Amino acid sequence: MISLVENQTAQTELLTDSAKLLQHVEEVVNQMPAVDVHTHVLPPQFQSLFLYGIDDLLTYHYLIAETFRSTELSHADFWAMTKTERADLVWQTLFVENTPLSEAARGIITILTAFDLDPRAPNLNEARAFFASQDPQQHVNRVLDMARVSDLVMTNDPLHEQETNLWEENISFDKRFHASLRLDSILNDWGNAVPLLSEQDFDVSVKLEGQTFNEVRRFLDKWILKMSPVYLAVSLPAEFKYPDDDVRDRLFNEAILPTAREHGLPLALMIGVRRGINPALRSAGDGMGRADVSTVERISARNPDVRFLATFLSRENQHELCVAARKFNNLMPFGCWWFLNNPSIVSEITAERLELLGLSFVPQHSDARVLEQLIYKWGHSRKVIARQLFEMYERLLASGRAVTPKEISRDVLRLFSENFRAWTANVR
Ligand code: RAT
Ligand code: ZN
Repeated sequence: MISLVENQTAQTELLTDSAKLLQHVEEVVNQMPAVDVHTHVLPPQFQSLFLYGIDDLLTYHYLIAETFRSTELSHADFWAMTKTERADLVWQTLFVENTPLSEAARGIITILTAFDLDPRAPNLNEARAFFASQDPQQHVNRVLDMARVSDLVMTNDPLHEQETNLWEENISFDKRFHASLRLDSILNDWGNAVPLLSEQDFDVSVKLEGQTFNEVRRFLDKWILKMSPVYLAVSLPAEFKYPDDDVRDRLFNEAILPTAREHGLPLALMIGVRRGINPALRSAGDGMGRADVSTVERISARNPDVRFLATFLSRENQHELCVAARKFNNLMPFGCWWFLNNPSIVSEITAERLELLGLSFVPQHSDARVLEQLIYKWGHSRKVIARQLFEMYERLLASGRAVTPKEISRDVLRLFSENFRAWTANVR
């Protein structure tokens, strides 16, 4: 009883000493369970779509792109290799012949170290043996524990044949994995989406004639029922405009937004990607561009009854997104996406969000594709977020208001899970 009372006193003690404040913020940020609001990780029940282990880690598209900066090998020769051979090449090039300084390369080192594997190993024998010996479900539990991820959101494509076959079998899987319904093919590649929708028996036309909009809505209803997604999502090019006079705009207005509204589902907009700027790199060949943030202002203004999650890929758009979110409380900035997920940029973005939005944003998502990436992506981000939060509290202290441990826990809880849970009623 005494320790409980002491503990409660400690929780409301004013932290007026900087060193103690820093230590406390770091501890809370490190320990707080996070909801990872956007990943591409799938659970073991998704069979070969469940990516884990050293070969998947090293053949991550971020590392493939980096390998080509330091090898003479042609793209064609690389793609002719097996996954094992590609992983060996990436290891040799980026980790043996070079010092793995880039964020994606250092991430591998963080993972190997976390599992007590040799980060200077001359080859991958030890790492391969280790990952091959893991029981998949226990390994998932262990990794989520290590990353302190309580829940994660997958990316689920209702036009991906292998994935839809599994959903059609009503597979059951880990409740910590939540679906998000991805709309990229429909909204960015309608011409190719049409035959795929037809194969699923939806009567749609390239020219949007006849029952097309009703049929797209029926398709979305079907997959919402099957997947119970926590939001609908789409990645969009830098040139995305709303409103516009193209097919995408009509699909947005006549199928996607009404569906979001009717099901009470948020719509995640991920803006600024330029797909395939170097096709020879395949999935590693995407680039980025600066987008027009006034587009999300207009979409938020015209659809006040829909909640939007938004992330931009260009560093230059980040400040504008903060200002847009100040004006529209149905707009939630989230994460430091893809090329922004580097400590220097996460630092800067987190600081400007805290300064402009207080605690009303989702600071990070991992975008992990391979299970163990959760360990480094969350580990590295937590360090940077803790530092930024500490600096804000320290400034507040200098202005005359100290914070208590209880307030710090409340704030970090809000950033790491409550803001997202409030947005997506389905994540409990
Ligand atoms: O960040 C990434 O890994 C990219 O390849 C994309 O998946 C991007 O995050 C997306 O969701 O389109
Ligand atoms: Zn992604």
